[in-house]
Amino acid sequence: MARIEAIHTTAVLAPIRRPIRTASGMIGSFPLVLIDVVTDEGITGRAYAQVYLPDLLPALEATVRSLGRLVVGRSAAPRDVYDFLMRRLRLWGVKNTTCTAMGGLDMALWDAHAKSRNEPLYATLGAEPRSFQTYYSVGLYDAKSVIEIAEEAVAGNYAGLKIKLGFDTLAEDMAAVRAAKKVLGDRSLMVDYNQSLTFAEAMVRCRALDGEGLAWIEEPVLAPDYASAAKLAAALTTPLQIGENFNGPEEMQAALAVDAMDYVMPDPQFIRGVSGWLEAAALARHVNMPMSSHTFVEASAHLLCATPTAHWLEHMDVAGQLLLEPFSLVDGRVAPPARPGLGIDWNPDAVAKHRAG
Ligand code: SMN
Ligand code: MG
Repeated sequence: MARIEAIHTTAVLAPIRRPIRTASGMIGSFPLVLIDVVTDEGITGRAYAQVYLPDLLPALEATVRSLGRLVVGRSAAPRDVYDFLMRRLRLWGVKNTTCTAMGGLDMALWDAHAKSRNEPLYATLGAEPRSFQTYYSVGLYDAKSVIEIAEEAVAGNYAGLKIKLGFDTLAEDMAAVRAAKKVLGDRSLMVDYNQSLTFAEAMVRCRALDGEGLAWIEEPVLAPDYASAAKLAAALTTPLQIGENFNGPEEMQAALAVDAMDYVMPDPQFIRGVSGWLEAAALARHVNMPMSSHTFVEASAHLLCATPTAHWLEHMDVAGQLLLEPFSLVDGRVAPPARPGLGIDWNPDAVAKHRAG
């Protein structure tokens, strides 16, 4: 098995087509750490880690480098590195920045591992390639401006659209939903509160939205408040969706234990990379829970192939403008490319242009 020779990082502010306004803050560009893991077989595994706040980008980059120092010279077998780090970090814990750094590193190691076998990641995971129903994921738009966004989703042939909610009033939320639905017709509409409501307000707003035929309501209350999520899930007909903030599969297990959700959508980095995702996919299988992805379009396209309860792929193009070959939709669906590994390569000019600091 190959050994890890070096880990290189590049901090960038990835440009996005439209800023993403959420009820819990605004994202103008995505702060990313591009990770290159070089093995002694001369293979480079690539992936990225993301943090929503530019101010935290140096901390994320430093953490990826610190983890790199812990594993350089060791076997590059991704599961062995994962197990080593889980043990080595037990006293400190593997949450937040440490968790995301570990998730990014894990994805880069799996990319290298699949490349060393000269096969796409889905094949290394033992899965056939598949394509997934894909939704267009955007920010918070009022009833007037959401019309153009919904038209964009229709023009792009997406099967669904996810909008953010969390205006000052329920009336504004409702108006945005109704305006989007009018344009979308039969296509699915998902809504995302990004943790912005109190439990009492969430009960009022979600009940009001319950008759709107939404595909799901996402993160109405604080992410770690599984007890409130469980009460909402029990009270609503519309499926309750959470999962992007699970730090590792063990948090998904804790949420499942209290019936906190109907649907689950782990984030490939926060769930701790490919290794963590596979554990989450097993948990979802055991309760037959539909499992969608969160951002990380490229990794998600491979991972959903190895997810027995695969549901929707989220299309929020975070890194596309930095890639030589961004993943795009074919007939409204996303499928992983047949190139080795994840199938991503940095566009050097774009990376140089958007380097942070
Ligand atoms: C989200 C993703 C990325 C940045 C902010 C918010 C989000 C989602 O909650 O579900 O896409
Ligand atoms: Mg969300």
